[in-house]
Amino acid sequence: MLNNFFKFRRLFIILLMLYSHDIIARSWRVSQIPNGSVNGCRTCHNSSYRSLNSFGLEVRSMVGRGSTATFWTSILASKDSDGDGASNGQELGDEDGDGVSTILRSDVTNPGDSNSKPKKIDTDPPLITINGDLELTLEAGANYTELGATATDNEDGDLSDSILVTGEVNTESPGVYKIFYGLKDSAGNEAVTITRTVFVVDTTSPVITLVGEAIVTVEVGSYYEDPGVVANDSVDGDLTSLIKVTGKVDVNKVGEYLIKYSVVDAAGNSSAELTRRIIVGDLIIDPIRIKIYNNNPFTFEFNTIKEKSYAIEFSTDLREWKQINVIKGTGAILRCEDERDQVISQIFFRVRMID
Ligand SMILES: [Ca+2]
Ligand SMILES: [Ca+2]
Ligand SMILES: [Ca+2]
Ligand SMILES: [Ca+2]
Repeated sequence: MLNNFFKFRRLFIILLMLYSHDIIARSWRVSQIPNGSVNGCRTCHNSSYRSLNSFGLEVRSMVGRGSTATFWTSILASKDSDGDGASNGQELGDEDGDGVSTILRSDVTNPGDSNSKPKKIDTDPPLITINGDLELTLEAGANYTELGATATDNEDGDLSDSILVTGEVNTESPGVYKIFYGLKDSAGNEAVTITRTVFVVDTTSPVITLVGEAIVTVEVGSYYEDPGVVANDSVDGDLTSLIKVTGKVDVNKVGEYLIKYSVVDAAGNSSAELTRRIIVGDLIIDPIRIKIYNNNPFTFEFNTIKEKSYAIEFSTDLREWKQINVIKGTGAILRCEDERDQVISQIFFRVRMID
């Protein structure tokens, strides 16, 4: 009986020694692993602690069960035991396997658990691609349509909706405008800012309009005041005060005078040149009053001097006279015909010599 007791005691002591040896070996292994205390036994064991995980198996294949031999080297550090794409060294914060951790404990992951892996460090900025042209030219007053841009990121994917668009275009005012497109990814990497340049230009010429008639007849020796013109530009607005006027009228000398008007807008666009003819002449026949009751052309005759010019004019009120045409004298009686197709109850005609 006593013999049996001693046998069991010896066996118990042997088992205890083996167990203690295992515990010592395990704690040595954990302490050898950089940041081993973060995951503790789970560094090598599955959650049940009965079986080894892929990293634990790797360690056992190198040093055998219960060994206290050194196993944490650059060789084990460079392996990816759990196949999650991160090396054991990266997971434990000692990429080169020299036993010195280079990361925070909070960033340590489990080298034997493929579901535990380092967050990928994203250092790549997103890429912005502009829609439409980088430079465009718009006529002042036209609409500017913002076409936007698209953006993609290696980690965040499509970030088009997060693009920050700044700057504005005032299409009413010629100038150079810039629109900026900027963006950061979730890791804070800033994309290269893209700039769109919009040139708003005025290439539209101002328009000038005569006030009064384009052909004016003036009695020699009387007074003439030009009624002028008005000028307008799509961008600059009223340019009447800037109109350039050339030519003058000598009311004391029979003849035909031209007054020319033009204007240039702020962008340097010239208007078309407008001309008014002022005919200073001698009345050679007094106004003749005619009654017209139908469309039949009316004719009258007058004596002419060779090479002289005669303006034929009409009026319905004896105040405003309008020129029908100018004819050259022949030295003989000329017949004049009014072929205008209209019915007026009464009309006055007159002829003046204009040079
Ligand atoms: Ca791994
Ligand atoms: Ca892992
Ligand atoms: Ca990125
Ligand atoms: Ca203009």
